[in-house]
Amino acid sequence: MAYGSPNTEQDIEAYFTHIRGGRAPSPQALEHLTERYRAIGGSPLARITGDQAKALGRELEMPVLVGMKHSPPFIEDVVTRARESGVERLVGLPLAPHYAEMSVGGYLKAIRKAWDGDLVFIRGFHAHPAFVQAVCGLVTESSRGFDPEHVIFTAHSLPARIEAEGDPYRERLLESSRLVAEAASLPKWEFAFQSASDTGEPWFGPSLTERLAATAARRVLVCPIGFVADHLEVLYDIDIEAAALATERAIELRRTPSFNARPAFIAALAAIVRDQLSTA
Ligand code: FEC
Repeated sequence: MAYGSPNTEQDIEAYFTHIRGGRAPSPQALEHLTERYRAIGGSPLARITGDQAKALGRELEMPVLVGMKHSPPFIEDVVTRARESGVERLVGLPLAPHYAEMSVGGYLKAIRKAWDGDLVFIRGFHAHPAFVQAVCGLVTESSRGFDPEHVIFTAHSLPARIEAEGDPYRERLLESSRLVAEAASLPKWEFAFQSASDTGEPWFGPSLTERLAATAARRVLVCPIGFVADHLEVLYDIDIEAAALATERAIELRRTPSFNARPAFIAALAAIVRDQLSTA
């Protein structure tokens, strides 16, 4: 399961309305979002999630279906079709490494709307050794010939009130960043949030742009550890928005490549699923 993305420009309004829980966005907000999608030439997320699913199916020798949280094929519909075709046991795998009730919890809720059968649900995999090793591989690969003075791990921000509500999302992010930093023997690293929405309440910070504005380093590697594919939040928020700020500040900015369907990541996902099945 992945977040979902609009397939065409005409789909953006319905997609945005779904993300906002059924409330239509203002024309200005819609225009702003449409411009961001235009700037990246449309989101590749649906295609990449399909590639990840095919590769994982081959690795696990098991049928793998794709369901999206905010765009067709919706998780509820895919699960309904699976049930109708006689599937008796499901593994739910959100392609989001760090559990938060607001993100990974939402995938579980979507499944539960259409499925009351046997379910093995993967509540994140941020500290799984196979995931940590795979991220370490990306950091090592991107550091070659670049020698960053500083690595900044990033993930999607969320409203800060979730911490007071007892959701240790931030701790999970810091834990997986620390595990990767240790595995890659990084001398200096930081964590930053990205992609906060303007919802009228405080979101987690500091943001990536705040971190970049404050750093004295001239060579910075950004590792979006909270994401596993190329999409708007990576291709726009890092590659366009943060990159523009870095250029302004004379910082050389590099980003670790997204996993997409890279074999090391697919092998890690397969290990995560097998481990979960062996204890279920
Ligand atoms: O490429 C694509 O088309 C998909 C890009 C995309 C990903 C993504 C991942 C996450 N989001 C998470 C939380 C929130 C919360 C709100 C929110 C709003 C948006 C908007 C767009 C959008 N998100 Fe997203 N998110 C992506 C895209 N997200 C577009 C609406 C415009 C904007 O605010 O920029 C606020 C909802 C509200 O207004 O009520 C909260 C989280 C993730 C990563 C984990 C996951 O998969 O759930 C958390 C990719």
